Amino acid sequence: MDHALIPIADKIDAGRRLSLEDGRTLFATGDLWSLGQLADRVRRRLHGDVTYYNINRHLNYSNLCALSCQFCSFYRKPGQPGEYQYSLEQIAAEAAQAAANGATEIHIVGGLHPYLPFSYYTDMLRAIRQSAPTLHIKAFTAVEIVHLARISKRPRDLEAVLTDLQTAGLGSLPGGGAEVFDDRVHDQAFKGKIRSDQWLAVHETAHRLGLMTNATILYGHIESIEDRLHHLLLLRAAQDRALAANLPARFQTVIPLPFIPDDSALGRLPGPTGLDDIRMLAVSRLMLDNFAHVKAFWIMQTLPFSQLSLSFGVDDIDGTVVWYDITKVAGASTHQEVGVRELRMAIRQAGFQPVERDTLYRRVIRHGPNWRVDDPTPAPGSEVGV
Ligand code: V47
Repeated sequence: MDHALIPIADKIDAGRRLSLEDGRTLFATGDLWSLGQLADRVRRRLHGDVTYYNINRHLNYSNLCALSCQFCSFYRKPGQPGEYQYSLEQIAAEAAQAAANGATEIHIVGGLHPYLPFSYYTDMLRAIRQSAPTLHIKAFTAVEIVHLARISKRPRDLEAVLTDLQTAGLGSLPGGGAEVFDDRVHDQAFKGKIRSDQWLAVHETAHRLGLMTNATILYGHIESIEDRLHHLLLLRAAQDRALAANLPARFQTVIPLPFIPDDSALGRLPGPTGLDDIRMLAVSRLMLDNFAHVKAFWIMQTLPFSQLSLSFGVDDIDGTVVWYDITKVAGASTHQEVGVRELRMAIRQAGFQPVERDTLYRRVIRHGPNWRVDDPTPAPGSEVGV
């Protein structure tokens, strides 16, 4: 083992928190195998040989967006070729079909639509509630929530907006839109988007209302290693606050997202290497000691890579997905689906035990498309505790 990692290994064995300096060492080491072993030690302490997956359906309701983020090749402006928008009827039908096929979750994200009214979003949730009552609705990144606060003329009242959405059927918030919590990177790559303080405020408000949320970091573009560490430490501090205040909800999982250049304005950049990807997942597992889960999103990392990542700190793979428009695995269309058999086999081949979960990480007992959760009321925070 790289000698610089030995004091860090001691801390991990003693269950002590890693510092910013430790994080720098983890990013600097050339000993990727030992780094992976350390992350695996933590992952096994928390989850043994279990790897979670879920049967879900992603739905990107529109690619029209008021923003022009440099890393994004998904957005379109009104009148541009390729713009699209789902009607509420289409969304309700997609949800019903997903539920009939056994999905437990629908994950909904879109651009910041320039003219849809707030009622479109609450009606969307109600329509899904009606057409697919068993589906958990995980929807709208913090960026969309702030946009909805603005269009509902309550720009500062995040609580009122989230309460309206929750009443209409929202079950939890996905982790998107965080990008990198740094003002320089923000101004260069996603100017106009909310900054870290607002992103964190949305999630804290959601936690206070009992809505579980996720977190992401979009890495491998113009950010520095220091920026990545700063981002992880801000997430860790936010989770500390949620846990210390005994809020009814918290962050469940972190999903490190590798930048996919495609034909974005940053398309000249190469994107992260596989080595960077595996390091990022392992470091996330080690630094975010108060996050229960680290998830690989195979759509961005590929399924074979996600298999490997299970030995580098990852305990969760999203998911069956079905359709995804924001990024595409090389050469794919927006139909990007992996079957349950394939997903379970990939997990088994890697030496882990596949366990289907619902959005709240409860075990699913399944008979074909019919399912129920094993224990509907797990103790709050029971899965946290590195
Ligand atoms: O917010 C956009 C990112 C996010 C690119 O919470 C890109 O369970 C890479 O957040 N290259 C949406 N990333 C995806 C997301 C997510 C995915 C899976 C599960 C969960 C969860 C959340 O994708 C966006 C943005 O940060 N993104 N463009 C790109 N070119």
